Amino acid sequence: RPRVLSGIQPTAGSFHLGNYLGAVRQWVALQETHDAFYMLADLHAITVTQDPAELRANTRVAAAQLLAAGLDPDRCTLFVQSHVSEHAQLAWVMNCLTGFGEAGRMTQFKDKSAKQGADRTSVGLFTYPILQVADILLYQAHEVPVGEDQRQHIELTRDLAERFNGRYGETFIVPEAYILKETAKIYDLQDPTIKMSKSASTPKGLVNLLDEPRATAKKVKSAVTDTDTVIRFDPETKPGVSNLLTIYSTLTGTAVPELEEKYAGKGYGALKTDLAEVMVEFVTPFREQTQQYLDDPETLDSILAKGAEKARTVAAETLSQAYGKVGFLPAK
Ligand code: AQP
Repeated sequence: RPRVLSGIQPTAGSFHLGNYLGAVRQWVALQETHDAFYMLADLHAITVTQDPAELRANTRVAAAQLLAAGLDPDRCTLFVQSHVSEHAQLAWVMNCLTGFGEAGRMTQFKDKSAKQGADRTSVGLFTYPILQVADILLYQAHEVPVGEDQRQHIELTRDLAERFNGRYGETFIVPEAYILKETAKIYDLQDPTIKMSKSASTPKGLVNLLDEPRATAKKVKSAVTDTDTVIRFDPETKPGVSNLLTIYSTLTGTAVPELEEKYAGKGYGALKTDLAEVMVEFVTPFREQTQQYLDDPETLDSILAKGAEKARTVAAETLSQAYGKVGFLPAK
């Protein structure tokens, strides 16, 4: 079976709809066909300041949401990044292989550091993509299921894998990004020209899966569309309507042209009312199941402990090969 690796930060408490449609939904499907490794990226989370108690609690909330979304610990390996020390260890090697200018060209870093200001930006945020390189290469992943915003980081991963292999001999699989065109980028409901994001979206533009379902329905109903009245998929001229159609289509498994037909001659109000209903039907059981997993933290922790054990076996093997290639004297 080909292997996949992906991760999500356990920071916000709730995942948002972009996280789910852009990434987590694909993770659930891929566990059937791939040897799948999914991690809660807590090392990545501390690149910006976190409250320790909240981070700990949110890591369980994130794990519970992944299980509620359909990850099955018997079909995939679900683990916490900090439980596998090899991530930080391989990241150091990768740091030493990366050019300073090369790291400085990462657009996500440029955007985030520009917003925060240089003095409040950690070196960890700068090297974040390189830790991500280590995350992926440790598992010899063939594919990395992510949203469009991660494409540049996967390119860096490929470059560094090739550089390492070229310099020290064949060691790492050079992975491919796995990005589904339809859901690569879910947009903010209030500003459909920017991606839905926990840091850039306003509360009205961001759909958090664990929010009160009625609040979510309200957000969908007040989503920004356009002054036209036709329900047509056209991201260039109708980004708001197109975003709603993408969400609707993915959650119900109905093709977009079918939806266009269904709503021919109807107004935006009808589309929004129905999509609000679809959203409520999706988030209601999702919230309940998440809560059920959270009510039993011992089971949750034991799933994560087993996942870490499986992950460590693979990661330790890769790290030991990489250390050997670099020229580190093996510890006796
Ligand atoms: N709007 C989105 N559309 C499609 N995919 C998305 N992802 C995030 N936003 C969208 C994908 O979700 C996965 C987890 O990403 P993350 O751990 O970076 O999650 P996050 O930090 O909660 O994502 P945000 O909201 O994008 O964070 P900020 O605001 O900090 O930048 C990834 O595969 C990502 O592509």
